[in-house]
Amino acid sequence: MAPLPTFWAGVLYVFDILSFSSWKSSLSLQQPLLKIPIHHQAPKHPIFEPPNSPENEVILCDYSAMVGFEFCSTREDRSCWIRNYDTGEEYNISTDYEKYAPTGIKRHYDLYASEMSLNLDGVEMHNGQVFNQSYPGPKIHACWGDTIEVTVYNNLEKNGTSVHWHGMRQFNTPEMDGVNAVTQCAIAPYQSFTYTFKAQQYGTSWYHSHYSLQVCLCGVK
Ligand SMILES: [Cu+2]
Repeated sequence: MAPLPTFWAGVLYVFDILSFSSWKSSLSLQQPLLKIPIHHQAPKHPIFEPPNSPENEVILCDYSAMVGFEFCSTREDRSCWIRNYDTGEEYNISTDYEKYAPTGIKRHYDLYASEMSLNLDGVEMHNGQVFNQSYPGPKIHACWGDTIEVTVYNNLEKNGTSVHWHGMRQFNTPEMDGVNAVTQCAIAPYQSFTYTFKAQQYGTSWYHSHYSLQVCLCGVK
C-alpha cells in the first residue's frame, strides 16, 4: 500500500494556540478565551487553568446568559462546574452531557487548509497538507456549552476537504459532522464552509480532515 501522500495538521483542542511564526499575528484574534484579562472577569465566571499549562494559558468562560448561575469549580475540585445557588440546579461531573449542557457564548475560529513542505520523520514531503501553516494545527478552545463556529477555507490546489470534530456527538447538528460523502459534499478547492455546533461534550479531543487519506491533517480541540 502506498504511504500516505500528504499530512494535514490542525487540531481542535480546547486550549491554547501554539506559535505559528508568520501566521501568529493574523491568528491572534483566534484566542477568544484569552482576550479578557482575568482581573476584569466577574468572579462568577469560571476560570479554568488546564493542568500543567503555562501560566498565561487560562480559559475564561462566559455563562452570563444563564441568569443566577455562578461558578462552583475550584482549582482543587472540578466536580462542580456552575451552580444556581437559589434553585440548587447544577452542571457538574455527574450531569448527563449527552442530554444537558450549559449555555455559553459563540467562539469563532478560521482554519486555512493549504500545502507546505513538511519534514516530520526525516523525509521531506513537499505536498504536506496543513491547517494555518502549522503542524499540528491550531488548538481550538471553548467552554462546555459554547457554540463553536469554524470557517474552513480550502486553499488546497487539487483536493477537496472536510473537517470532522472528533468526539462531538453532533446531536441535532449531524450536517456539521464533517464526513464528506455522508453528511456533506467535500469543500471544493478555494471554497469555504462554516461549521457550527455546540460543545455538548467537554474534555480534550482532536479534529481532522475526513477526506480520503487526509485523516492525518489534524489538530486538537
Ligand atoms: Cu475522528
